[in-house]
Amino acid sequence: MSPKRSSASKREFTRAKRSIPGGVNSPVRAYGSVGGTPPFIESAKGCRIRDIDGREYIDYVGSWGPMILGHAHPKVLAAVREAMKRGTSFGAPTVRESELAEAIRRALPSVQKVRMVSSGTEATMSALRLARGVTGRDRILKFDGCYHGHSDGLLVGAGSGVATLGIPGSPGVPKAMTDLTIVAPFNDLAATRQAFEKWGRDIAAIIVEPIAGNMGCIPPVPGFLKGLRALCDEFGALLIFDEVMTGFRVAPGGAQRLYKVKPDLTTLGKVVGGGLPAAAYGGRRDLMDRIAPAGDIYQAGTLSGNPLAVAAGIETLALLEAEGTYETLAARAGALAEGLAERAHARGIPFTARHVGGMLGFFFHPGPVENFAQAQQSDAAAFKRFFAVMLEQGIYLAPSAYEAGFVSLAHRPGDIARTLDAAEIAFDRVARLR
Ligand code: KE4
Repeated sequence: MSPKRSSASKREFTRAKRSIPGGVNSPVRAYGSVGGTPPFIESAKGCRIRDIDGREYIDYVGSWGPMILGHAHPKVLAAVREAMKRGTSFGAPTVRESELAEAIRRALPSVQKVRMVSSGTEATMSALRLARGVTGRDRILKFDGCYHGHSDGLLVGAGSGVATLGIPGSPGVPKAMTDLTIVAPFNDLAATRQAFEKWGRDIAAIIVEPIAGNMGCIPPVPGFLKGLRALCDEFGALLIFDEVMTGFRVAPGGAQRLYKVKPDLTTLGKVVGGGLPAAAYGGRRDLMDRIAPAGDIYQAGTLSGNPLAVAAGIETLALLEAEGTYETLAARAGALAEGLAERAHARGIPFTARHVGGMLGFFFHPGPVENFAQAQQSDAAAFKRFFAVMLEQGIYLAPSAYEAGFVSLAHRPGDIARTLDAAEIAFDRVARLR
């Protein structure tokens, strides 16, 4: 059963498909895995989002993470409005870019220098070029189910076997690129060690989501991240934490602060731009000083450090410094995750929910879910039914079983309670499926 969609969104979706591939500017927005028509959004405020028929939803997508303060926060809007008065883009250095860089450095001590870019994809692509340039090595290692944007070497599927050479995850990705990408199961230190024993001195870097947020929400098992740090040190590879999603989401200093593991490079995005196009990569000074024009490794961008995005980012990070921010986010995400699990289990539905800071995920799976293979065993039909009934009741979840959910400081206990009431009905409908 796919979510019934308003005629206005249906009409606009048909129109959009005439000009835009799949009618959307990013694939997951098209509701491919849940069916039906995606609501076309008119506006959003706080924790609520409104579609073009005026239907309102409690939003747990939050633009895939950036809207941690809630939508249209007055102080962020004011900061952007103020910046706009002075122009929208200069392609030249500005004082505020240093302010944002300094704010990032204060929050993440491992980031001694940082370069702004415009998307998470750019951030991870650039961090990997830096790692390859510094080490003189060509191979990289990533984990199955982790997503780091759509640059060629990272759009790889796992081959068969434990730690394998990647296989192209999309037509157009040259095999020559994916041959340089080793894929290991997330949370599997033994398999990662095996890969290093086989390709060790050729591996420039490990890139990892320290908390996997692109296959639901899967935290690292105890010792996993520290083990990756040790492996990189043993074999002379760099450790890159892709904190595009977890940075400023799970703790002021991201997952690296939560788990006390220091990466060599970190990538950031989403929250750091406060909802405008901004991302970043940064890390050890000796590494970052190899980036042009300080060094010889090239990376550039017309809109990097854009004044409007920088204004939104500075204001967002400043507001997140308020006392109790991350306790509040964790309390909201925890109440939701635990409330969902309680209601599913009360109906005998296999269900596992995880939450870290202000992000959460759930699986229609008895658990544990510690890697992509286990995540893929989840009941897709149950998710689809749950999603549809929640959307009908005004709860806007990520339209994929393999995405994380996000709460904001604008979600109140009453919003969580309303969501759990809707979940009672949705789980009843799932139970009838079984
Ligand atoms: P962007 O290029 O989409 O800004 O960032 C890529 C990226 C890099 N690293 C991590 C950990 C990410 O989660 C992402 C992007 N996340 C997806 C959702 N899980 C963005 C949504 C979309 O693709 O439309």
